[in-house]
Amino acid sequence: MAKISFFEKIKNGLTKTRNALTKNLDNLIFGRRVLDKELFDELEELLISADMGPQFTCDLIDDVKQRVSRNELQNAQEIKKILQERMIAILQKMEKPLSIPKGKPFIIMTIGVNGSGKTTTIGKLANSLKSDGYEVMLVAADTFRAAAVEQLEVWGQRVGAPVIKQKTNADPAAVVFDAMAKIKAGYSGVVIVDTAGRLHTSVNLMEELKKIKRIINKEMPELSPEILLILDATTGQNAVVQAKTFKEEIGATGIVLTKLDGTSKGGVVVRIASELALPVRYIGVGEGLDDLRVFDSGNFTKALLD
Ligand SMILES: Nc1nc2c(ncn2[C@@H]2O[C@H](COP(=O)(O)OP(=O)(O)OP(=O)(O)O)[C@@H](O)[C@H]2O)c(=O)[nH]1
Ligand SMILES: [Mg+2]
Repeated sequence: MAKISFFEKIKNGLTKTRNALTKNLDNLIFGRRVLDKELFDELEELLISADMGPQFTCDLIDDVKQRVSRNELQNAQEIKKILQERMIAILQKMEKPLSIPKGKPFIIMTIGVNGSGKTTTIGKLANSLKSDGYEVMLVAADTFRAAAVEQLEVWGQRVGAPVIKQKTNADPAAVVFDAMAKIKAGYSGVVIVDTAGRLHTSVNLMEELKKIKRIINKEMPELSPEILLILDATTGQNAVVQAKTFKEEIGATGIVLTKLDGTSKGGVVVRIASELALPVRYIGVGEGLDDLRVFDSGNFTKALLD
């Protein structure tokens, strides 16, 4: 079977969003001669239902209206080009791939609500880092959910990465402390910390995560850890609310948007980009080992709109 390209993989993953957004947009503008209120209203509904967010939608519609009033817009087809340009402008700002040094320790701590895809993302990320020649160690700091440690161990075995662990219900910060001791003893690979998920409103979860972060900073003050917020794209607008809470409480440094393959609301990336000044490091487009992609604004926009 021919190996599908990087771009095809993203494009396939975004099929649901593309169908909801582009097909409907094409239907909306095809053969349309009058650029009137009805068209603007339908356009607004379409962008909102793809979860692009009110800010992006309003700005875009204002832009279109202004161009119409200045006679700069000849036909409805040009709206697609404007949408594309505005999406790229916003998403480009969020395109800052994670730069991981080789031969030096680097810590990635994942955070996010339960089921957002933290552990799976860790497995995929570890796989991709290993194939890029990095050493990777996983840290089972989700001691809350039964079987969480085993789940991480399965990924560790699949990708060939050791897992630092203690028993279920152990203090997660103590597991992280063990991992920091390995770094102090000379480990120089990428250390990825799996954490527990609960609701973003859980005070216990926030305290637990803060404690883990404190241990990392205290033990390894010279390293700046990547705090990777894992968000489930299928939760659309709710993902934005969660992102804000985690950003304020813990201080995320980057985002992974997972399950883009399972949603017609992939436009939420645009909303997250315009409402949270955080780089989108990776996107998840499936459950397999190979289904994590570095976020690329050009490819993403093309995969959505072409
Ligand atoms: N389709 C799809 N499924 C995904 C993706 N990422 C994760 N999943 C699935 O989402 C479910 C939850 O993923 P986990 O990695 O266990 O999520 P978690 O955040 O670690 O969950 P807790 O440990 O309970 O907090 C699993 O069934 C994964 O296979 C993705 O990009 N696409
Ligand atoms: Mg997990």
